Amino acid sequence: RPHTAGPRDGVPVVDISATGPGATPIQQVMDLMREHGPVLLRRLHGRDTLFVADLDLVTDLADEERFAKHIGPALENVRAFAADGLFTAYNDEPNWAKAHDILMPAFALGSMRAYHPVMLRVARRLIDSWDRAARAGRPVDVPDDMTRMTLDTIGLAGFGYDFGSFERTEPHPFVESMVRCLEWSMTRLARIPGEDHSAADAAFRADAAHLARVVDDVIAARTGLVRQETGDLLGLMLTAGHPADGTTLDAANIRNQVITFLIAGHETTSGAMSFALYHLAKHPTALRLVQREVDALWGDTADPEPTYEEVGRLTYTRQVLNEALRLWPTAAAFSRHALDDTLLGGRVPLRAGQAVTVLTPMLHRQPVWGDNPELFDPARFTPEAEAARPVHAYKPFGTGERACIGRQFALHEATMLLALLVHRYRLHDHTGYRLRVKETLTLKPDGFTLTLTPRTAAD
Ligand code: MNH
Repeated sequence: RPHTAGPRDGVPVVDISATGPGATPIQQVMDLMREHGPVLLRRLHGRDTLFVADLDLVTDLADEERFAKHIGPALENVRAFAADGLFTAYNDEPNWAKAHDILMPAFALGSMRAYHPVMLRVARRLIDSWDRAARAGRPVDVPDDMTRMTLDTIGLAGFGYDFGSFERTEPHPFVESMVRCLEWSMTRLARIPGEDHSAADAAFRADAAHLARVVDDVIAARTGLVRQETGDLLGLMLTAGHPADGTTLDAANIRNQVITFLIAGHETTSGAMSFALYHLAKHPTALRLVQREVDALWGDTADPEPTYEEVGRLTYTRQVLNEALRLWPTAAAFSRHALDDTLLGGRVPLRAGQAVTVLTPMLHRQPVWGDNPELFDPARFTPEAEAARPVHAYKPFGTGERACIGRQFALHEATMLLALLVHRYRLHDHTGYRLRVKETLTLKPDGFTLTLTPRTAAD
């Protein structure tokens, strides 16, 4: 049991050294906050982390004049394989602004139109695979299949590279290496000083080397004989000049960007769709409303061809995703540091450079969300409800200029897929699944399977 070491500056100090953070460090801090409140200092072997979830403190942290993204210990570990890629670059590392400016056009709303056909093509691969499972009465592993779908989508849409994940019975080796690298980044935080971890570190280096080899493959497939200058992410990375000075990204940075986008571009979206399907399987009323929305668009067309514009009209389906990301934001924490000495929220003293970690799942359960924040309720995301809520109450994509660049990409992909699945299948919670959230730096519902039957006109 963690012990409380008496408050510092009015903030409870909780020492978890006796147990360590365990396999689910995010959920451990969630529990600590349920006990001690939404601001606490977690102490582990003398290392302190200040966690916050209070709306007024998060609102203050969103002030870009006084705070900036912090690369904390977890992201320092990710830097061991993603280095100065966009996600893990330091704010003042010149390659951050350079890559940001060069790659931004690939994420403008208009670019989503270009990705749409590829997203649909990969959605069809998932549907073919689920059709076969439905005919055989075989359950589908939801997070594994969502990962197949999102990896193939970012591979094809961003890089013109086909991971062919649905032709494999096991996850693509890239995914297996990536998951182990993310796990290493997370479990390394729990190490007790003086322990020997050379075996784990050697295994990590082998996995990181494997990621680098896949990336070299992805780049070689493009640069091999004729360099095709397509307008996708890889095309921008390889050929686009910076809008101001015309310089291009260097070879080392391109590798880091490809690793970064292959990981950031699929892992969290996969979890988000998995949680959304979990909630739909448990909430027949919400499921009915999604069915009503997709039936209004596509009726009993056997194989609808959603257009780009139709995805924009799937407003309730989008609300379901937003609500899934409220309860389980799949990138569950982000860190900020103070640019100068300051009082956070007028009450917590911070020195210049001092870090604060926002625990998003608890921000999303604060009183601003009403008196039953654990309840899954997509009506929280009607335009009226959103307009009535403070903007910083909802942060699944982080904040400020270092917020998620792929948000529109993720939401377009996920909304279209969810809609197609609900239109086509009845979802059967054949195991009476009880939610277990697995943490590998990101969150996923562990061991979540469904069985499927085709929907008929009657249901
Ligand atoms: Mn994404 C940054 C969450 C999908 C690429 N992403 C972030 C951050 C969060 C986040 C939170 C900010 C982290 C921090 O402050 O330290 N991202 C998500 C979630 C989804 C997601 C919850 C899906 C749902 N992200 C995507 C997709 C892509 C992507 C899809 C790419 C195609 N995200 C990024 C990149 C960054 C980022 C790149 C770093 C941006 C920067 O710092 O400039």
